[in-house]
Amino acid sequence: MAGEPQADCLFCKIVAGEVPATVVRESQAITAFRDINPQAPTHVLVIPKAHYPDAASLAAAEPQLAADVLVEAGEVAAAENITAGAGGPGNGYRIVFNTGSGAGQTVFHAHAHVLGGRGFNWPPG
Ligand code: IU
Repeated sequence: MAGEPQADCLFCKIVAGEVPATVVRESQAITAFRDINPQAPTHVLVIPKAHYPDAASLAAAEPQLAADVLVEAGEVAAAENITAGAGGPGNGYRIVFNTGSGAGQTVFHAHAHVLGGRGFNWPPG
């Protein structure tokens, strides 16, 4: 059923406490933890606890939860002092939803990357 935990999903295992992660924020429906292979001084993943394979399927099935993930991403950025005007080295941050393997998605449980603490280029690699 949509949203149900998947036995072979790494992030479902993190939600269940079966795989360790450094959790920075947690609510009833969402958890945020540090990426194990950080690509910036701040690199936090914000995920719905419910399993959806990517951001688009999450938004289609549970638009309020998708919005809550975005709100949480902003709160992570504020807590990490990476927002524009916070005075940090990056002067802003990036929220990324890799969607599909060609776009770099490797874990098929919806997640927002919150990246900051340095400058970023455009277009992305
Ligand atoms: P992607 O957008 O699906 O590529 O992002 C998956 C991320 O999950 C990636 O940045 C990994 O470093 C990260 N990750 C993690 O934080 N903990 C883990 O145990 C594993 C992957 I495996």
